[in-house]
Amino acid sequence: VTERVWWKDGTVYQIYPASYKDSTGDGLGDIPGIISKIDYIKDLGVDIVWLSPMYESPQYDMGYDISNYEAVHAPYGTVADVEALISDCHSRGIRLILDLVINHTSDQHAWFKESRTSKMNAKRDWYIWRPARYGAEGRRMPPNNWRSFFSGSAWQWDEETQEYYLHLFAEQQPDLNWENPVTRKAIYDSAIEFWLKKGVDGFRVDTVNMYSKPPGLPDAPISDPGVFEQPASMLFCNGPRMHEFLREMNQLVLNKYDTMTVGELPHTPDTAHVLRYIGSNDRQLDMVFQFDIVDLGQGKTNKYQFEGYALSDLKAVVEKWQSFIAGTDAWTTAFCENHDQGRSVSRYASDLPQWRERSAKMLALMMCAMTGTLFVYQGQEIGMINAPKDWSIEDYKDIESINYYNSAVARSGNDPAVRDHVMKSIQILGRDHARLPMQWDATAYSGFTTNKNGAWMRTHDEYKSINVASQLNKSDSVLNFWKKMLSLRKEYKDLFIHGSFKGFDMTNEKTFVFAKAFGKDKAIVVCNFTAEEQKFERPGVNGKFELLISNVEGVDGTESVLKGYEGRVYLVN
Ligand code: TEU
Repeated sequence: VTERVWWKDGTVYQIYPASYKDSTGDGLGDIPGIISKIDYIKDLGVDIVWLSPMYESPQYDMGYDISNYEAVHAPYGTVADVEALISDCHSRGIRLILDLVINHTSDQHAWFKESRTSKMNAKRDWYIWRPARYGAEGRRMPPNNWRSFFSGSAWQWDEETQEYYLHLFAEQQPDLNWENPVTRKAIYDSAIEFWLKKGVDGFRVDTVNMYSKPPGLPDAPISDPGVFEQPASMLFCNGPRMHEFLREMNQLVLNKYDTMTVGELPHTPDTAHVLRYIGSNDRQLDMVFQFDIVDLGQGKTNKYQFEGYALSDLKAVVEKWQSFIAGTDAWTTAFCENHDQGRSVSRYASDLPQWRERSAKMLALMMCAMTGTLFVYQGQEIGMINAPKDWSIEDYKDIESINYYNSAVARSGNDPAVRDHVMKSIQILGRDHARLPMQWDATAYSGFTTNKNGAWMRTHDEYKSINVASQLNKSDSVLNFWKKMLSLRKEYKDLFIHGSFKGFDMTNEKTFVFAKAFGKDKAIVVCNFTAEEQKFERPGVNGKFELLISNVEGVDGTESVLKGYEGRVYLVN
């Protein structure tokens, strides 16, 4: 854990190409737009950029449906633009990792187009085709009862060849057949080596535990057939050959380069199982994302049946994933936003006008004190918040929430109570909240696009009061607090990045108090997750508390009461 490498000490900044900066005026972000912001990115104090998919794609799932791994989505630019971005990052000492989406391709990928032409096609076995089952009265049925993450069956009937193909996500995202070694080799060459040769420094690996399906593709253990979506199915995740496939991916391609890989590892609550993916002596992945924090409050039958959560739940999951690498050769990650999540200020604190800035700073203070590689999502650094609650379903674009909204409302016979509950869940958890255009300034459409009809997605109504330009030169802005915290994280990297974590007063539903320790160095972090003043329990550690930073001006740290949404870091010596 104490080994020093660039991907442990570096902070990662995630960029969503569609929503970062439009340089052509077509209303969609693009690669030259990102390049135009490279000095802003450098000034943030981040070290690595993670670029979400920019590959050629019909965009059913915002680029996570790739039709050519070796080409760039034309409205985003060209391969040469990505090469320019790589060199512009490297010339500033910033590394660039791409998104590796290899559980599935787009149904427009040449491989799938060939595969679906006939059962005898050489690429038929590059995807997962199965004959139909037939019910009692001869009714045609899918090969099993699996449900897609995007609602509906995980199987799509193909009239041409009279078989179904599997798609864990959208029907336009057919799953690749990883059982076929020829397919795996093509993936390694086209999706991975093609970009490593151009100098990318690694990958964020999409759905990294879904490639190995359970043999025989058995029915899911759905207890209640009336439940439209089985709980995010553990059935798809962590199949029997997963570790074998990842070892092969390292041996055949990744190990030839100095790369970093961070895996998206959903639905794996067992820490011992997670450790099997990230032990550095058995190289599969360098680290993974765990989703317990961002999954808080999601419904048991479906994400968009929000059930709420308690602060003690959040504290427990933070402690679990901060502590599980202790004494191992593994590494962990720290994040509370990405392109699939609602905004953290809105979800975990308060986005009310009087609290949103202080909330954003408190969350910055908490995240920058976390062990592991820290990930910051575009807009988090300026305290962007969820879309206003008066947006209608028509203002949303994401296939995941729209499909669920339509299926849940239809299944309920248009019950207004169901519609309202799903809409409320989308207002908190919707993936679109992370995909509103980045808010650069107070000019039209938040300075994201010059298109007079606006951007591909509605701009936040608050962009005039939440934007980069208004914060750059304001010493107490969210942006400058993030920059300060990122520099403190580096200054105290042993404590913050590599230190051990210990929670205190964990059942307290108002405050979060934890200690970080490294050798004899110790720091205490205290956060008030309420708008009311709260006393906090000073942990029983011996030594003098010296205030390092608070997100509230004029605090000297001797106060035994925290103000609303106040966070403090103390050094103990
Ligand atoms: O997400 C994988 C995944 O499991 C998602 O269903 C995720 O759990 C859910 O969206 C959280 O609400 C990855 C990408 O991050 C996502 O954007 C893609 O839609 C998905 O894979 C398919 O590639």
